Amino acid sequence: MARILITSAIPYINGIKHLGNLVGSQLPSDLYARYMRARGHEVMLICATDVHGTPADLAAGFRLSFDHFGRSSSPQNHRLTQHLAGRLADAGLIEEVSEQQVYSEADGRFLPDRYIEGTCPNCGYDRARGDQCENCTKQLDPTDLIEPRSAISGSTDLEVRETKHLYLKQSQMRDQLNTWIDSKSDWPILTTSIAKKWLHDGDGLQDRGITRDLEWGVPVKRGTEDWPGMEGKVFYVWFDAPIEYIACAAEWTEANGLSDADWERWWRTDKGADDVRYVQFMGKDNVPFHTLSFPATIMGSGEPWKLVDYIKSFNYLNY
Ligand code: B3M
Ligand code: ZN
Repeated sequence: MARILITSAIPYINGIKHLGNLVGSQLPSDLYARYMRARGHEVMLICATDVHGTPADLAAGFRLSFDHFGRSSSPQNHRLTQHLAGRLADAGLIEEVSEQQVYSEADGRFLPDRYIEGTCPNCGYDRARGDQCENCTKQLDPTDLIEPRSAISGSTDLEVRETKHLYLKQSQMRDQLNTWIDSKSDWPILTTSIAKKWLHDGDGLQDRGITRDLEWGVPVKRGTEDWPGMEGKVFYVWFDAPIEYIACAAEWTEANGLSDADWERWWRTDKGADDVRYVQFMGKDNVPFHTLSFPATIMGSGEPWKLVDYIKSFNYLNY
């Protein structure tokens, strides 16, 4: 009897409940789980909601056979996310970077590039966004826009301010990730081709900002300690969301009166997970985060977390 750990990508709470989620990750993970259970194997199928929005159980209603359905806002995920960030910092894999970002006085917040609108300097389109003009497709910086305004409030009271963010130095882990991906000769071409494109294209694997100037999310801490200069910031949703795969198993034990050993035997190779086969299901747009950034997070921690054995990805459902 084998032990099979299965996750499907965790859907955004504020996304529209759509067949793509069902067809592209949750239904196949469910079929695979049912099949493996029927074959007599011990199966753990987990999913959660990527919850930084109004809570509601997105995946409820389709009668899928999740052993547990968690949420990325759980205390377990907060703690584990902060813990892993601390481990990455200790390993020298996190850099503090000062950036210039547009601040809106009226909105009381920094605005991501796509929340700034104005007139395109290239074609004159008056609703170009700070990252790109939809009319002429030119890539833009917010400061290129003529008469920029907040896309949230319309306010033109904007200023460029300095803000500090944490970057995960993924580029330092490029060889390790490359070797790991190369060792996966049985992965579907859709998965490996996307992973390799991101590993090798252009400048290769870019270091990524893993924090945001937001209130809603996992507060930035270095383990259990405050992180000087990071007050009032949260981790980027794509940093904490995959960590919820692990935290979700911890939520499952708590909900069922079990002990830590019961989830650790699925996730910690030093606590029995070395004989687990771990399979992930997801739509193709999620592949870079599961083949590169999440593995970089858990490998970089230096701790014995279970890495995925097989990633089944899907093209978009069009109808
Ligand atoms: N919530 C994006 C999506 O729903 C994101 C997946 C997270 S998987 C850890 O496609
Ligand atoms: Zn334009």
